[in-house]
Amino acid sequence: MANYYQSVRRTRVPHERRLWSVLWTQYAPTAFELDFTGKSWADPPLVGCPHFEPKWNQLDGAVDRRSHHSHYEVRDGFPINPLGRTGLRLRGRLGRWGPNHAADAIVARWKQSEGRAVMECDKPVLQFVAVQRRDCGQWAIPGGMVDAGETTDAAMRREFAEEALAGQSVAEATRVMGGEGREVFRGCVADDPRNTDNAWMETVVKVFVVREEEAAGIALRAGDDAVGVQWCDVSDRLEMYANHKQFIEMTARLLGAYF
Ligand code: RP5
Ligand code: MG
Ligand code: MG
Repeated sequence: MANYYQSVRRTRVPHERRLWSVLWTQYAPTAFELDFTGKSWADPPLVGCPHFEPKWNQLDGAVDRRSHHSHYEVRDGFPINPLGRTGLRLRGRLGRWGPNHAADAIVARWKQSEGRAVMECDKPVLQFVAVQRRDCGQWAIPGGMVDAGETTDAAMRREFAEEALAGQSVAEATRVMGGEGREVFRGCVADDPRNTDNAWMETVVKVFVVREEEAAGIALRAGDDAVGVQWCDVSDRLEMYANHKQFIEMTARLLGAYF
């Protein structure tokens, strides 16, 4: 499972050549994309589809082609990853050209033992619900793609219901998560292994802190894209998918938790 995303060989991009502002005339990224024929959630190919005229950097009907990060460039008809070269051109495994929007929900509780807060280095320990991804086996924050026309908040609740509360409703996820949550991050997922020069992951991460009495009643069960689910202690020892450990660290700082 660990090699799932490594089956396509990318052109190596030395760190100092990552930014587009660094001239690299010989740059020849590998061209790769899956065949998305018949996938209603994916864009058509950019070449050979004269009727496909995406409105870059805009809300394009129900599809949000705006970036949380910045206004992105479009060169020769292809949107350009604002974070720089990736060694792969076209869409790779991502269905949308340009930003592919996701939403991640950190459902957290303060760790307790015999009714008292558990402390490390004078800071309270936070726990959060983590899922194990089916595709690569790595642990991650529950989350997924925002469907066309769906709001980020709705996607966050739907994905939490699907991945961490298998068989339960979005209404149950909404109940579990409580209020509106607090935003932790909004922008590109720089280390998502699917990113290419022309398609990249972006996300909005929110944290929902639930009270111990409610947390104890949450029936966690992995489903859909997840094969495992558990409460995890927040700490620097975590190993997680893409930039998710950084999102957890940001959450710890925001809430004053141990990391
Ligand atoms: C990551 O990919 C996002 O942070 C989000 O967790 C995830 C969305 O993709 P899937 O889980 O649907 O594969 O970049
Ligand atoms: Mg999912
Ligand atoms: Mg997911």
